[in-house]
Amino acid sequence: MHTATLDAEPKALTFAPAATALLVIDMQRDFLEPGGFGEALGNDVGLLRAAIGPCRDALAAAREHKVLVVHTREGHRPDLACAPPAKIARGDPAKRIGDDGPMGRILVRGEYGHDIIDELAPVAGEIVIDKPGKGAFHQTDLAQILQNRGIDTLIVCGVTTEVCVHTTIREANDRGYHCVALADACASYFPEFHRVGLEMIKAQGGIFGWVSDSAKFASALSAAAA
Ligand code: TIU
Repeated sequence: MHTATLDAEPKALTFAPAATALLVIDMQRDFLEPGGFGEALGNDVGLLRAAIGPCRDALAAAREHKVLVVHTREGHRPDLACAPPAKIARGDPAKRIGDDGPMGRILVRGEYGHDIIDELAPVAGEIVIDKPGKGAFHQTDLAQILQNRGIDTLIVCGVTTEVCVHTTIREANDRGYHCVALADACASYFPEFHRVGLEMIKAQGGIFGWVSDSAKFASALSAAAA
């Protein structure tokens, strides 16, 4: 299996593209556009849009070099049977999970707002994981899919850095994966949480994993293919 070397912190990571997946976390209209879940929680959704271009670049590199692509979406069944009452109860009482909004029912599967933004739409054959929680492993078939594909390294981008990206990386790290966050391809409603969230991942010699960026990921794949 051929390998690539990723310029990353706290140190370079050697990875096999054939054993690697790009996880694009929750790049959904509900988080990135007005009228969805993110805004219902009181956030300025415009802050997340900086991650769109870098996610697109990471996706293009993964597609070109046949790296497995997995998209996730946070959301719930239309009857909300999988939505914990403690989760529904939070946020603006007038705009809760399941309520009607300008993009359809908030954070409900099948609604326009729940789907991935047009710029990053999955292409045929890419895996889409619907998850009820913040972590991509909780109550999903992601672990089985990664095991079946022989994946040992996860390149993670998407939103938000300190919530769904972080929870997923923590879950994956405990399951034995090498995890890399692409700094420019993640974003938060709180710039400080983004910065500190990335610091946490790479502190203590890489306590949860590595931090790199979309350009370094693309050049690692290109250099390995050359
Ligand atoms: N609120 C917030 O920062 N994030 C979420 O609720 N979900 C994800 O991060 N996807």
